[in-house]
Amino acid sequence: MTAKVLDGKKIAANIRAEIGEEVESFVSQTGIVPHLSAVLVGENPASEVYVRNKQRACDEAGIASGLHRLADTATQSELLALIDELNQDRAVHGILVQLPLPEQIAEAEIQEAICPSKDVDAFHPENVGRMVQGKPRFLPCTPQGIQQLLVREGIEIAGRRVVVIGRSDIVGKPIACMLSNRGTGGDATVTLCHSKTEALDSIAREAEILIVAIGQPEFVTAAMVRQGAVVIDVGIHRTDDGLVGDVDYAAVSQIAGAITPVPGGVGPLTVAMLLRNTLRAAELSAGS
Ligand code: L34
Repeated sequence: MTAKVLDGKKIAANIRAEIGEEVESFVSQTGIVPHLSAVLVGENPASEVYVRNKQRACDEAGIASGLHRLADTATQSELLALIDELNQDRAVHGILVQLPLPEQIAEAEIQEAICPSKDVDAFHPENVGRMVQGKPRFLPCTPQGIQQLLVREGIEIAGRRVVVIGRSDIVGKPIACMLSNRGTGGDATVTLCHSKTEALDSIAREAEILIVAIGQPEFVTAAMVRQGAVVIDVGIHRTDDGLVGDVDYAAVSQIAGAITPVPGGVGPLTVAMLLRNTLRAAELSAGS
């Protein structure tokens, strides 16, 4: 059996079209154009691609966007000064500082400096706390994209066995939390695995939904996947053979019931959810 390919690009296009309509009605009701400010530090080639995709998507949805570039030698205080300026700017609704940052920058301090009501990545501790408590202001983009993909594909989440591989603050931890929270898109039984997990293969094989965000090319082999499982591959690596994910796609797609491709899987959904959060930030600032 060959797995169904979960077409993230298509679902993202649908979501973006929906958001475009919502933006149009927001603009006509308030006269306010939602505005995202992206910050790029240095010249990471992957970040360049992702931020370009985000800006293009904003443009198509009627969201204004600005790009602020700092050199890869930028200091902590230079970046903090830029964030302060964007925090003060009433025309800016969303602020996104693309990761990874150069090593001289202390990421956590940057994330805490962004005004929580403009924090469209939902990395600020206040927004993380709200998400954990099940009363989110914004949901982080990649986990929100994964949850939307599952919901829109009609994949049952409630009561099912989910295994997440990878415990990052940007994907693993928040998706584990969101899928185990109460309510729509949640109520799953979630196991969070990581580099210190013992017997990872056998735990992974218990998953009805396996979410992989470990950051190692083709880490998940067919032997780690239960027959018929839904496999969500969050990884994206540039290799000589092109882009590959954290999952050995060729082998695993023979075992899984459904699988996300790389590219065209989770990545486009991450971009779509940023638009959702930026519109939400503009709505919050307009008091609606
Ligand atoms: N602050 N930093 C911040 N927020 C984020 O949400 C991100 N992330 C991750 C990296 N750093 C971040 C992204 O934007 C990953 N990520 C991201 C965004 C877009 C895409 C992939 C990852 C994407 O557009 N992927 C396309 C292919 C792009 C290509 O050709 O490389 C895809 O089809 O997967």
